[in-house]
Amino acid sequence: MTRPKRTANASYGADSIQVLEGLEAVRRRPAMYIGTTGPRGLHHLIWEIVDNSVDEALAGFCTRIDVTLLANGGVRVRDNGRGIPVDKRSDTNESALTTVMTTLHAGGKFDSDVYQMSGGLHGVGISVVNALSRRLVVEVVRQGYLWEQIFEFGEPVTKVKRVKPMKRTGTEVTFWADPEIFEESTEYSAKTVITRLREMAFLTKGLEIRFSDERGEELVEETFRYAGGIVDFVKYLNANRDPIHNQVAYFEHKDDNAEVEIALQWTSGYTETVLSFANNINTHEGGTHEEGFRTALTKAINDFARSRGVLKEKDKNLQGDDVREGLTAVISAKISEPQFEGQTKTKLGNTEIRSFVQKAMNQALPEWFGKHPGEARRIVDKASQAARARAAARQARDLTRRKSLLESSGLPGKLSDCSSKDPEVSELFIVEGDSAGGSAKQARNSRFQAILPIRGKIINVEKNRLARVLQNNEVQSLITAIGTGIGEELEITKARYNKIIILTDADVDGAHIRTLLLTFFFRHMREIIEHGYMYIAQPPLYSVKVGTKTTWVENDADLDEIKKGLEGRKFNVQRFKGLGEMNADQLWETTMDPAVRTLLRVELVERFSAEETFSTLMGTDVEARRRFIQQNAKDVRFLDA
Ligand code: 0RA
Repeated sequence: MTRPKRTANASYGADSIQVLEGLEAVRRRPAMYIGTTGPRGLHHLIWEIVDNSVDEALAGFCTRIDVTLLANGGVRVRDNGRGIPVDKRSDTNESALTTVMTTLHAGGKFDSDVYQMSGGLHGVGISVVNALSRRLVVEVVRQGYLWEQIFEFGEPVTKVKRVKPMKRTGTEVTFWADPEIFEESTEYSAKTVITRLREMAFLTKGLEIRFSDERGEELVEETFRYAGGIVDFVKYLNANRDPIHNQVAYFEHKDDNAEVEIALQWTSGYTETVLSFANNINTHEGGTHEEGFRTALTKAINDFARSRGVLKEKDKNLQGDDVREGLTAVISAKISEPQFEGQTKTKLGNTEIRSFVQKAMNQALPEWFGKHPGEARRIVDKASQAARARAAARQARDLTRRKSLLESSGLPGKLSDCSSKDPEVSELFIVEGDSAGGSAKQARNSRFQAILPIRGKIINVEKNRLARVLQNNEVQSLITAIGTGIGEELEITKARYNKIIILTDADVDGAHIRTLLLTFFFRHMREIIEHGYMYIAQPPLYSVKVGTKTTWVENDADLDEIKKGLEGRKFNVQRFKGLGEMNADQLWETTMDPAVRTLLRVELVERFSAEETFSTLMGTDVEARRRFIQQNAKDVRFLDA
């Protein structure tokens, strides 16, 4: 396929030519515009288009968005908004549609010169999708007609064509991502798309978003529409938890420059789930809106606790961690000029938003407590229990520290450490059971591979307070071996290994232990996962015995291959039962040797979907867990290879 180059045309001014070079820049350095050209960047293309349709809904002109994953690999996003304007603009002599599709809106640098958008952020990002698509078809229904224009690699290959008369209004964008840009894969994950669309629907009260996946044998369809907005979001997050009050608290506040909505509900659990958004973008790293929220929350609960005598004069104030124990909250801020900071640009930086949210909460939360005194009392009682438990946890943690100091190296006795002190090359295998631990110890390359055997089941962190968790021997060994500390005090630079590899049997018990371990890391050492240090080893699934020779087979496809090759000969296939069945050499060859092994790296998908997964798997709702495990028996959802 040849790629047409758009040459500078006499009717464009110098500024415009700069803009035209802009789209080439997107193709040259796609990561600058969409973060990565891996799966995350690929999905970003969909979000860019959907965001534009959602903007149209926020402006009050669109009530429904349809997103379809097409059998031919394309994606279609249709909305019933006003439609992108199609008129020719006198200054550029070009249809506004063409301009929107081909003009890069790089943070407002170029847009004011060439094309002034009528409203807010409209159309931003569409051109980036266009630049990174091998083909894109845009259809607009507006002014009584259907209009169409087609692009390849961001360049128009047709004019804006008036196709036929048509009533109503709307925009439909269909695009096929360019495989030369997205080398790794151009295949979308239905789960990722569904999760994000559901999130968008929660954040845009009343908007109907329909999803269809036409790629498989069976059509998959889902419709998202939440009349309750983020109140429904909190209910959804708490579906498998046990709320301690029925009504979700909800506040909103608005001025000329900003708007915030907050929904919250406490559960009987110990984990805190506070999700924040700024202009519908998940602010994973928090920021000023979250800070204002937390400050006001702590103050309101302490004030209430004092006024009702739960806290006496001599008592110390409840701390933030105490009042947020078991809390599920969603904060959604809309800001005219958001500043995104932080490593992943997901931290809200606008300082004025801190006091904006704080003031709104200072007003609304005491009011809500006043109207719901029974609920407020339960919330405050829970927070003061948490404060007492925190004191106990500190004691336990001090104990852990002292204990590790007693051992000469400061490392747990069960750890067979590697000789290298360079974290970049060092690996820690967390191995299920002492006997497998013994094999792994024999098998390993002791220069860079450390072994930590874990006996029995590690404590379930969803069901136990931190104090109990820290008293657990297995947990203590893990923490001291890894070296970073835990929770808010975790220092990732102190990690003694940059690969932490879970090695469990390929059976149900193994899967359970793996989930318990992952839950522990997710709750208390999340940065280990976020830094990409967390891996899962893949021991083989089968052994095939021909005569005296045993071959280990990783998956069903390979097994079929091998069976075909053995036609006519006698052989014996066994499903691999446990690590203990292999001797040290076999364990090295199949699972530990970096040259041949397969490791799965653990990655967090959208955080609230991970929240859902962990609290379902490890929480108190047994029925929900059973359902979940049945539905996902072979699908380790929060893992990405
Ligand atoms: C520019 C101006 C207007 C709407 C849009 C763009 C627009 C863009 C997209 C992208 C997907 N769906 C969209 N819907 C609308 C305002 C149009 C007016 O003032 O009538």
